[in-house]
Amino acid sequence: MQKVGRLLIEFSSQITLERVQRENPNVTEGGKYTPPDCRPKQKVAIIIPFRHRDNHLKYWLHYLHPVLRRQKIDYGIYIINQLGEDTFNRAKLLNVGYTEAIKDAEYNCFIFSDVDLIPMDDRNLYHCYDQPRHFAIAMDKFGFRLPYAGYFGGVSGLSKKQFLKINGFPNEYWGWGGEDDDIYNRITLNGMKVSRPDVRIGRYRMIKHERDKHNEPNPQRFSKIQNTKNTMRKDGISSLMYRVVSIKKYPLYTNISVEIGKPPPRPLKG
Ligand code: UD2
Ligand code: MN
Repeated sequence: MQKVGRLLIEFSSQITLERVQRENPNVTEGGKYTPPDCRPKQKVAIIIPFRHRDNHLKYWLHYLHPVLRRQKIDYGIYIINQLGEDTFNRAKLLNVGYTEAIKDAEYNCFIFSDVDLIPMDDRNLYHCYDQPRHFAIAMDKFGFRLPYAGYFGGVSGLSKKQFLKINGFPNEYWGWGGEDDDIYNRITLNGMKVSRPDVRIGRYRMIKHERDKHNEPNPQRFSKIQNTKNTMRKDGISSLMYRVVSIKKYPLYTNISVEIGKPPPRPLKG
């Protein structure tokens, strides 16, 4: 199978997992794939932070499995599902995904993707690069442009070495926003710089959605991103605590359901 370039992405047809499974017969249990006709140097874990987005996940699997197979990526898909209804914590879930994926297989590249982001061009290769990679640079919701120079949200990828150099991601961003900017700061403060695809290739569609419950904008995000330099050594993969409740290997993905706690109580004023 050859890459095809620009793809037609739409979210109106009903997708079933049975159909996605039928159309991707070489994907093995847990959502894994190894190209039969080459030996890729990289082994890629794709990590998706998740809660109550089953409909988005169907589309994501429907579009991404064929793209990744055409790209001849050796990969596994990990859905990191936050249990309970406490405040969502995207970056902490991504740290959990890294930690659990390396227990499962010898991955050396980690791609972190929102569940609602679909690439519109299969030349946007889902592997790791010499510098931390930002893939989702031209999203429909931002008029197919970077919203600001230091933007690192949506879909990003780091090699194991790059990830460990920045002590992973922050665990202390509860709720929406800021965690992607903190990760960007970690990268530049550690002497790396972000690599990006051509703007004609790094195009994405985001499935339209309302803000989820229990993922309200984090009011502390503006002050926290001023402080990455002081927090990154203590808050990260080195301080990660969580409890795995179940690991289920489905035909198209591995689901890891976790308890990650809740934000610390806000100190009383005065
Ligand atoms: C933007 C960024 C995202 C992140 C977020 C701020 C884009 C396209 N993405 O996303 O990378 O920086 O802002 O935190 O600009 N999720 C669930 N269930 C929930 C809540 C979130 O599964 O209840 C997951 C899901 O994978 C989702 C992701 O977290 O795609 C980001 O949350 P969002 O889609 O609500 O936020 P959005 O689109 O503003
Ligand atoms: Mn979204």
